[in-house]
Amino acid sequence: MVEIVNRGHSDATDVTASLGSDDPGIVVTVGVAEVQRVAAGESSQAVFEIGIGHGVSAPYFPELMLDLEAGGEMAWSDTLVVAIGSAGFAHDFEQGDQGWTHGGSSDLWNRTDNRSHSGSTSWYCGTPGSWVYVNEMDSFLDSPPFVLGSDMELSFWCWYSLPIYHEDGLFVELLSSDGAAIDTLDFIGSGGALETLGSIGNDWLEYRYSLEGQTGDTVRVRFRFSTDASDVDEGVYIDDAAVATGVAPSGTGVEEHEPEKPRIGYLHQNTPNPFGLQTAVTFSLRKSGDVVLAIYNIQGRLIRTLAEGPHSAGDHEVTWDGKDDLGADVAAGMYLYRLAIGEFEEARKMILVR
Ligand SMILES: [Ca+2]
Ligand SMILES: [Ca+2]
Repeated sequence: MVEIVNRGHSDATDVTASLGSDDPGIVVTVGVAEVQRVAAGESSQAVFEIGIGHGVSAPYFPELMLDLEAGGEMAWSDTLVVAIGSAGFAHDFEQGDQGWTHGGSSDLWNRTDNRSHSGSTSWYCGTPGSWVYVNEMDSFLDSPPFVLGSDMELSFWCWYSLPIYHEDGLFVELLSSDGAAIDTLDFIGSGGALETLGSIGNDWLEYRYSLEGQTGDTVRVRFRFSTDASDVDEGVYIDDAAVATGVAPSGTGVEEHEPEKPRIGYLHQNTPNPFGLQTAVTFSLRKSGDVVLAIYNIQGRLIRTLAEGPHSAGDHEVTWDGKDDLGADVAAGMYLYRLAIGEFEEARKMILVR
């Protein structure tokens, strides 16, 4: 289907759209669409059908020529590129590797039935039996290649148990087909920024990211587990990974999610972190509003309210001196700080050392 938009100042009548291709892998079965009238500023849809020849292996990006005539005169001509091939996947890791590959230094990625989100199996980066990983790993688990469409979303479930300190964790990356990094989507791990309040490890959590890039590019998702020189733990498990066009796949255990609340604020990672005497927390507001910025311990108990009440649009910085609302020093450890603006809320974690 091609959407025809009339950007001119007068109505177009007797519009004929013709689609053709010189590509030997393409057969245009319905190549002409007629639209009686497209009013100025309006759009209409032309529907074509193309067939893919045998022997065409995906992914494949044939060129098609589109000609538009209005009132018997040639109005516009262009080429279209059609992306043919796997435009995503939904894998529960129950049956075989499903095209996923792994490697890198100290590669311990394996499919395991030790923990799972769906069924009985997930991917795990660690040693089966002892259920720990090792120091100084940098090993990856790559998805099968897929063709990037518009509005695509990556989702997966992750279980992890990692030391609070240092730099162990999982990078979520998008790679081009030749292995070059396109984007780092997240770091899930020690000292990192976790946006879910109340669940720090030891639970299956769902992660979702929109995939940016050139539509039609062939890409892969890479889970890269990287560890530093000391302190190990059980590590990370991945299950129910899917790439789809804004729709949750069915039958993989991935639940429908609520539409995202509009992002009217942003909570930045505190600096410094970890911190000893005091740390600064910055948040940004798109428009003025009533905010509550508060510190909680990892059991979810309110420790200190840092900001409350109306704030103007823009950036705001507050500092926390490691004391509770009664002015007493709190114990060293991990704390959560949460920004709430009406329905919107965002949380991150911080680490206090004494
Ligand atoms: Ca599974
Ligand atoms: Ca470590």
